[in-house]
Amino acid sequence: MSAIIIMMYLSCADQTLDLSQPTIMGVLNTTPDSFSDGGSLFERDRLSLSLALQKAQQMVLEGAAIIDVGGESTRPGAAAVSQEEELQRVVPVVEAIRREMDVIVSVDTSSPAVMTAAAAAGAGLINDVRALRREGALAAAVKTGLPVCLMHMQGEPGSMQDEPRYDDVVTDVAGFLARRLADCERQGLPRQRILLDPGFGFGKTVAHNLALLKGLDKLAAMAQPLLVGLSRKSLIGKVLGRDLADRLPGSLALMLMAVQKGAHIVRVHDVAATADVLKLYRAVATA
Ligand code: 9MG
Repeated sequence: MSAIIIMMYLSCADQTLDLSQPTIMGVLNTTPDSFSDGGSLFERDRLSLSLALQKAQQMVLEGAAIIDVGGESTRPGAAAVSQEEELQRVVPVVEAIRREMDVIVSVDTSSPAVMTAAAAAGAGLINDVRALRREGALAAAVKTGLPVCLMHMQGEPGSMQDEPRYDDVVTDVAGFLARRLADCERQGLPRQRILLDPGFGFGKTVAHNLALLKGLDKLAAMAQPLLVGLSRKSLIGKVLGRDLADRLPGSLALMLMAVQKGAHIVRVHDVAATADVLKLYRAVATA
């Protein structure tokens, strides 16, 4: 675990997130087309609230402290989603999870209206892959009073994998996150409410992703809570030659390396297996 933990506790509206131990964020996609589990919560072409609740409950029982609810697929080539559609997918799910279980709900969105509505429905964290760069997003996030995860992405989801380029991926990503951190702070989002994420797979080649993971300790040294998502990503498929269904060992290996280099929150699809690995990690760390 990182030696540079500044905030052991993160205030998430009426809940508190303990960051003194590596923490699991479970993925709950309410989309029909996300890259690994799109459509799994749909019945007869409609999003099923009861399937969403069952999946959230299962992840909480397995050890997730945060459930990340998303209504927009950001995989390359995914169809754009209207604000209305995103609101309809996300808000009832956030509300129902908060009503039924004791867990922090994060909302995976770049839309100011979705941030506002999800916060009103009980979300405790905003996860924005566009780092609040959409018009009105920063102002909306500030108003919610919630913490925000700012993620690095080069380009936009539709074209980000076309030809990503960096001088030095670790320095460039760290520079982007430092500038975003300063801009957001200047515009009213306190540093104590900001988490950072290098955005594995978002506008990065395999070589970029591997170099970024190798240099992740440099991002941990920025002394903000660090969130990473490596679960099932195509980098694993490309290095190991594995289809989506066979990426669990690779996901666990990369997740553990990220934690050893200072990640505080891991965003994962396979919560039970991740929890087992982290339990062993803690057992060794405290031996
Ligand atoms: C929504 N989403 C998909 N991948 C992600 C990642 O790596 N980090 C964050 N914060 N969100 C992600």
